[in-house]
Amino acid sequence: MFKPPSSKGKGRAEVVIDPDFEDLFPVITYRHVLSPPPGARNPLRVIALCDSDAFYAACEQGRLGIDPSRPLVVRQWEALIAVNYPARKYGISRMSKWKDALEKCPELVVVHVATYREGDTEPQYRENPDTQTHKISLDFYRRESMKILAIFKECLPSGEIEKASIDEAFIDLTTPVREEMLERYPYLRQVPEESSESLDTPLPPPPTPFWDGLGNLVPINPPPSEGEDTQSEHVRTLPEDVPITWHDIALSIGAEIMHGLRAEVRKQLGYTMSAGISRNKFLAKLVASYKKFDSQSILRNAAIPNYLRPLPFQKIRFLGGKLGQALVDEYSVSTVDELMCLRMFADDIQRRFGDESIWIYEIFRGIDRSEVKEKAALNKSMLAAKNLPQPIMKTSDGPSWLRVLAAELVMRLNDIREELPLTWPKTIVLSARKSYTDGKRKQCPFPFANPLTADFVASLAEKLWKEIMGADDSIPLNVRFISLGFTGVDAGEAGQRSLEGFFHQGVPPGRKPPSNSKSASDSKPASGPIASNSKRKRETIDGDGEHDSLSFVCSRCHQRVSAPDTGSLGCEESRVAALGRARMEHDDFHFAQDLAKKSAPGQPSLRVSDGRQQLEESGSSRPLKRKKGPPSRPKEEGIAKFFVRK
Ligand code: DCP
Ligand code: CA
Repeated sequence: MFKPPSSKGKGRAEVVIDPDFEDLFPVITYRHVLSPPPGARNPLRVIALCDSDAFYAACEQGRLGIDPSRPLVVRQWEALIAVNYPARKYGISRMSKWKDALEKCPELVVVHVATYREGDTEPQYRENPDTQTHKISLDFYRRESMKILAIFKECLPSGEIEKASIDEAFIDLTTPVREEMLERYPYLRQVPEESSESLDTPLPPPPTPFWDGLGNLVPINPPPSEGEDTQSEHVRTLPEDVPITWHDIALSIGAEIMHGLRAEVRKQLGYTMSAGISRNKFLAKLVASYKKFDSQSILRNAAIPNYLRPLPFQKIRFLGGKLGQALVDEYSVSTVDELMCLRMFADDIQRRFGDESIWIYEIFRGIDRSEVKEKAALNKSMLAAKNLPQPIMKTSDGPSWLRVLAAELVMRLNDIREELPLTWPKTIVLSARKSYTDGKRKQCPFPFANPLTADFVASLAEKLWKEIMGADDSIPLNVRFISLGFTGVDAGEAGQRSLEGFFHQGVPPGRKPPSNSKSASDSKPASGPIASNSKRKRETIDGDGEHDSLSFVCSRCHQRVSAPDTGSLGCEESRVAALGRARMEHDDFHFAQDLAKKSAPGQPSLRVSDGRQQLEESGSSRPLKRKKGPPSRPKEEGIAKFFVRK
């Protein structure tokens, strides 16, 4: 239960709500506001997740100059992939078929995504493209997405920004918020002279935060859900006058910044966005969908317990798969609260699912220390791929598809070269498969060519095609998936090297000799649930324009991960879903491993108390302890068995 902060001592213990949610109410000191740089454990941390509303539909609306109040959907073959909010009022969703949608709303604007067909050097908009001969292109949406990110970066030079998907970005607002706090409350710049505790002195009582017009503030005691008379039994009613904390002030400043940022995007590009603002990535993402469409939602620490407790835990992304189901099966419960109430849960879950499964406990307590990390501007690989509704049966039928894929790759590479003119790939790779398991792949160095044309790329692809398939047209091939890609795409030295190879012999004076230098995109992938989610989306979007492949190479462990055979090869949606699930589960596998590593001896670790596990707060300077016994290595018998490894 809440008590007002004490004026004596450290003024800490009294503010604790409930041992389970201790981490939400730390003492905030001058160190937290003054010591640079603020890390993931800083209690003034403010993270936002910004998500564009009905993104592809909004892009098309803008491109066509259509009034945003008109219902509009974006179509990919027979399916809808984006539905704007006016169309949603007619009961149209992404699950609808476009013809059914038109029946529900005859004035619906239906836009098919742009496609390539053989001979196109640029994707074209067509009313009714044929999947037998065309390939979709998402380049327009990628470009619009980059424009949004550029505005974020320009407006927020001191904020860390991580592209999370084609229309989502995490923003770490902690630094700009702290800067603004010091401007507004200059008395925070200096520890009071009379204080003997220097930087570890608790901050004075905070002012009243200003929330008006800043978005939807998630209530501390949520009202009953729609259609229910009474409050969920999982909510523990808390006093409404919970003490204000400096983190509330930080959140309100963060909300002001996000309000301005969203307004700037709307002004410059016309896109509306929804945002979630909270103490970490997991919660920012969760609360971003609290109330959608052109709005933002703020989750104060005090509101977290009652926000999380009634939540069906399978709604949490990394508990949506086999692990979530295993928890349901094991404990016959469905909400976060029910799991947390199981007295032996912490020990039991570790015994059954491995030590590392304790990360679930952290998440349930509102803890997620994964960082917002800017992604490298350049992906090291690029892929254009196509599921072939009509398999390629003979060798001579391959090149027409190769030309379509080559045109897309060239356009994307040229797009990048407009910004980074020295960008060049090292290798071109062709892959052709009959099924998930039966495939062939061939690659060769990608020489420099000026100008870079689709014909040039297609000629190399054809050479690889012949090497894979031979020249005998009488042998039936039955190729159902085909992809053409560049690897080792490098904006710097590798690109220069290719150019130098073309223009000069040898290394120019003052320049490093050709090396296997790491490109910017070699940076270690971010860990954590949301980060891994982000990576998955990025791979899907940038790696495989049509989600065409049924396996992918994980950029972390370099293993090829295949989707399980769904037995429905003919159905594109099943394939996409199967691959999506495989990616998600594989990412979750890494996430579980990361958490296991995080819990390694010497790292912030776990403390056993009352049969429950709690994360030690470094700020509390208590010694870190770990469960007795040898450190367990991540092993598939534990939590990892719920994730796809290979
Ligand atoms: N997308 C897609 N296929 C899917 C899901 C999404 O091609 N199965 C594309 C179209 C979406 C874009 O990605 O416009 C962003 O996906 P979101 O899930 O964020 O959905 P929207 O932005 O369309 O709607 P919302 O306003 O609910 O975020
Ligand atoms: Ca969106």
